[in-house]
Amino acid sequence: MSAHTSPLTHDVIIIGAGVSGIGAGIRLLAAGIDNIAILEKAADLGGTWRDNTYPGCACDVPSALYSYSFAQKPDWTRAFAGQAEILDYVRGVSERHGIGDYIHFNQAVERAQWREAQGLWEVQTSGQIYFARTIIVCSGYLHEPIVPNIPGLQDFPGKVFHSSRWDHDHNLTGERVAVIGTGASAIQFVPEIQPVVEQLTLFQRTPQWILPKPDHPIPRVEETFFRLPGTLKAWRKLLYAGFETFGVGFRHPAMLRQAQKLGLAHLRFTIKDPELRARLTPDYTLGCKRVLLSNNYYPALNQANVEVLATGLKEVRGKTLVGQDGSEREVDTVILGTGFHVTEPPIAERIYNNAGESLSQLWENGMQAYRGTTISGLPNAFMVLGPNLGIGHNSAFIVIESQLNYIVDALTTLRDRQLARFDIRREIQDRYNRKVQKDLQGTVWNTGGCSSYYLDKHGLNSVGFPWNTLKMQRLLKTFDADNYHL
Ligand code: N01
Repeated sequence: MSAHTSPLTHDVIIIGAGVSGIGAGIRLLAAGIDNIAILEKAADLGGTWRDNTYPGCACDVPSALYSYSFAQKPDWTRAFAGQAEILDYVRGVSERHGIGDYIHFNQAVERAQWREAQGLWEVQTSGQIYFARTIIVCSGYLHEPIVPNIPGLQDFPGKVFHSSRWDHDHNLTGERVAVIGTGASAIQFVPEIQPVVEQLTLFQRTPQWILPKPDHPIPRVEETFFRLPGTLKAWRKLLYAGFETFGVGFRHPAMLRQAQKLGLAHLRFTIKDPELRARLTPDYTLGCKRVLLSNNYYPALNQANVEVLATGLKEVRGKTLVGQDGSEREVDTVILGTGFHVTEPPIAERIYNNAGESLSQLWENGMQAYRGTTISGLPNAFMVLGPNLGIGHNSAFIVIESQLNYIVDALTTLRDRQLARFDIRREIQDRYNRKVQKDLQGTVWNTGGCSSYYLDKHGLNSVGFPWNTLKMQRLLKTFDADNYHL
């Protein structure tokens, strides 16, 4: 306690200044809730788009859809924007709304605990204690990197880094490099590093479904068109409808066969070596893992300095990497494209109820929330991008903005009714989750025959949203006060 300066008290504390946290700040200010603080662990905003700077990092959702509905941008340079342009966009929106004034940088939350007696959250960072009537957890769900616990990896004598912590000071030119994992991140950086490294070895545990990416620079004429009143909004709706239609397939996997045919044709067209093609051919239903888009990943694998080992990594002996199948390769650098802690998010270890139980403990049988947003036993708390709000291939902005509608409606309702406390009723949360799990049964995530970050260690799908995004918007449109203890 003594190390902390005197407490600061706010109406709302937002944890994280990424896309969700900045959006939350903007929406709260617009609703007249301005005694807020956004606690950001880093020295800069932007969340995932600040952290992921690996070569080739870009969005696999079209820019017009991957943006706030209230801050459309007519002059994206590409149909699918790159990391730097997205980060610039997020910064620009934050600046235009004066959000910077509310962000407290270098404030990593160490512990947030509900104090029933005071009716407040006590939020501790390394140097400060804050109190707030409400917290909004906006820490992102693809955030904390997984560093696999592989024997010998810690003693590897060369460089090891995770894709989301790219070491730009390390020069890969002329090196022998191993990439562990072949997910959305790896397929973006592999084509970028392939031309400069001497040898590139991919440890591929599971092949991915990869469709062509309809990406292209946006010509000036198109930009002019997007500046016409209403055009950008119509285009966004069209893209939304397209993705929504594709999303029907996640709930009715038989419909994904056509997309699988496209994936196989893409593979046949670009990979001529039948052995390599066999190694790259998925044996599960498309959509079971996130569908990937790329035009340059397969061509990179055709190059003479690239080798794909169809195996995970078993152990590391000195500079030698040993695959599960016994194959051995000596390398200079290891890049981990091994993804993120999704179903056991580390933030859950730092959030406590009044009795001192952590959210991780409350979630020991799997993550659960009501409408992905509130959690029984944690009064006056919201979580953005919470459990079972994963919609497959669509824009996270749609989810975030749906939740912000609910959160702002909740806070303004409570303000208008002069209520200080809300807690979702346990039975309502349980009933909601029984329905979620029932309706997830037939989805591609549950039946597609793969392992993925949708499923937790108990086999529970605590990530996927079983319905369409129109239903999500409906569920989160207004705060249903009757379902809460107030
Ligand atoms: O991570 P992943 P990612 N030994 O979890 C493998 C978003 N994103 O960072 O499939 C060997 O997809 C693992 O193998 P397997 C997007 O939502 C968005 O690539 O489990 N391999 C897999 O191949 C995405 O879904 C954009 O058998 C190991 C890989 O590592 C999410 O971020 C761009 C292993 C992990 O793949 C995560 O993508 C990039 C081990 N011990 C990312 N452990 C956009 O464009 C794991 N693997 C918006």
